[in-house]
Amino acid sequence: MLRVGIIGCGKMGQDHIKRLTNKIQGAQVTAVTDVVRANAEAAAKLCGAAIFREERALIEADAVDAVFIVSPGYAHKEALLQAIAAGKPVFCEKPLCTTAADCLEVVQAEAAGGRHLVQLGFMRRYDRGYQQLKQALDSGQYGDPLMLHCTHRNPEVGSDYSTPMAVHDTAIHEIDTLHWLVDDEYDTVQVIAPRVTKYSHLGLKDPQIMLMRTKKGVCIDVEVFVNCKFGYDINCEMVCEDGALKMAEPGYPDIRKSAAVSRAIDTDCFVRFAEAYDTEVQQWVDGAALGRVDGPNSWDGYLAAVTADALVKAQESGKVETVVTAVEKPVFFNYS
Ligand code: NAD
Ligand code: ISE
Repeated sequence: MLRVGIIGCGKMGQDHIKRLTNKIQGAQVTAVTDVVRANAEAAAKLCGAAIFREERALIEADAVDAVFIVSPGYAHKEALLQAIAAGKPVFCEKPLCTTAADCLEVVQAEAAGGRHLVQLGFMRRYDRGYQQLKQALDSGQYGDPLMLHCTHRNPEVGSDYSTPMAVHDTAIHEIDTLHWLVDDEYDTVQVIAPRVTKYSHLGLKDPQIMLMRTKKGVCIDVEVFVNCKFGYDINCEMVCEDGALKMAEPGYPDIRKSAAVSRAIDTDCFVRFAEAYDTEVQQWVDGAALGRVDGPNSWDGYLAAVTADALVKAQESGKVETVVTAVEKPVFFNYS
């Protein structure tokens, strides 16, 4: 039984605790910590775990075999470096860190330690809809991808959500998933800022259109709209040489009533990606027990952050910015 310590017991942390406690085989949450005591207490009630006041004490505790980081992105780096130093397997929610420089420190610390320890929460790679697109593309029946049209819409966000977070908190999912989907790397990016919705606030330009061009020339547009109000709406259409493929929508019935047809849309990621979260966490638990990382790793986190840095720069400059990967992929990360 893998004994797991959770750092960060907010919305996502509690969702993962329920998953680890009620669905996942081979794991048990034995320790929790949160800078807000009430959140740690609420989490402890879900799983009967001990509450730790400090994350370092939790990471080093004998009762913790593996660490699960679900604090906000800006707090990930310190916890990651401590877990790597303690030699314990880690699951870290996205983003790995909020800047490429911080991600690189983590990548280098893990490689220097010589053990594969970090799996990153890029759960869309496990989502059935994206998997179907990938299988279709890899079949070769539709030729090469030319353009991708995507939306990442959330019903609303809090007042602490700022313009750069549209990149490293939200679009980071597309940044990772889409290059994995088309098996290509990003070359340049640009951000276009349409008229701002009346539901936004001073610190947030919402919506935004993010444009990414890959090295093979695939052009990707992602509409990020985090106060769309009507639902949690994730779409992806790939236009290829021999066909266009649109990701399947979640399976809800068409309902005819009052002279209209309607179909439900999810309202949050916890429902929309529930199966993907279950699969990624089970894979992490199974891998950790064998001393392996079989899912997205810290190098994937670094690559995503390099693109995110360029997009944040493009938000500010309004210009096309180049994606600069400062280092070659360390040999340590060449495994399958
Ligand atoms: P949240 O604000 O609801 O919860 C964060 C929690 O972390 C809070 O309880 C806060 O008190 C605590 N915290 C802050 N700093 C801490 C620290 N240094 N040590 C310990 N606890 C600390 O946020 P959330 O929505 O639960 O997001 C948490 C993480 O999960 C983020 O990395 C976010 O990007 C990720 N997330 C991923 C998905 C996904 O689809 N994969 C969805 C939601 C959130
Ligand atoms: C959140 O942190 C997530 O990761 C969700 O999947 C995303 O849709 C949302 O925009 C983020 O804030």
